[in-house]
Amino acid sequence: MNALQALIFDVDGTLAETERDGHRHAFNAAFAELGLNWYWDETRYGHLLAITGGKERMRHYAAQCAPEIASRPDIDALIRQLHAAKTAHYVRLVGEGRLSLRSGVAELIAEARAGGIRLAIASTTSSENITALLDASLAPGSADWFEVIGAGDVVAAKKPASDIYHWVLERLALPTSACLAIEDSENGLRAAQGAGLRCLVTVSEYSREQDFSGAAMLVDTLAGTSLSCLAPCQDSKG
Ligand code: XBP
Ligand code: MG
Repeated sequence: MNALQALIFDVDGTLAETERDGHRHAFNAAFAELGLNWYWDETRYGHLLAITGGKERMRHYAAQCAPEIASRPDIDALIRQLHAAKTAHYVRLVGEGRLSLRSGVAELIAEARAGGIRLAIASTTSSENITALLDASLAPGSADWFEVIGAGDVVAAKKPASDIYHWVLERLALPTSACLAIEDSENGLRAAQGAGLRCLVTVSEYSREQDFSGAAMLVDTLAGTSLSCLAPCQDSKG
């Protein structure tokens, strides 16, 4: 079995708990900015996270809860406008330093870099959001530490589809057996599994009740997780 050569990180919920106190606030700020009386509280947002992708999530919400908006002829333009506003709010909020990395993340990334393990990202969010988060919470310019960043709309089908992981693997030019995906959600785990990848799940605030069957490892946080316990032959339930 190949030795570990690359870690492929998910972002939201994995690198940082960005959903409840980051993306959710940005969505609500965008709704207010564009004059919609929508408000996603913590519970509703948790349910809406079943739909990955901010644009897809808003379109789903409109169809379910605001059919008068969903049926507008300019709905596509409105979703794009809402998402652009939301992203601007999210980047601003992240830039204010309100989100920090989850425990163990910076240490694992540092150990991988010191050990010559290649780094990549496979995320449903946008590259703009990823760069903002890494600049503010890891180090300025640290997006450059990740050889491949697969983000958002570079693929048509979002997680749990495996497209984003195939996109990243193609650019890493590595066999799946040499890589490990690190995820926080069932959607993310299924996306990684569908691409034939082993996946470590670090459970997040919103994913506690989800089904992680088939995960190579299951941990509450990455604190204390070192490269030595991520080697292919040491699959275990954490
Ligand atoms: C999580 C997502 C994203 C974010 C919102 O991505 O599903 O859609 O919730 O970000 P991942 P956008 O866990 O794969 O990092 O509004 O930019 O989609
Ligand atoms: Mg995630």
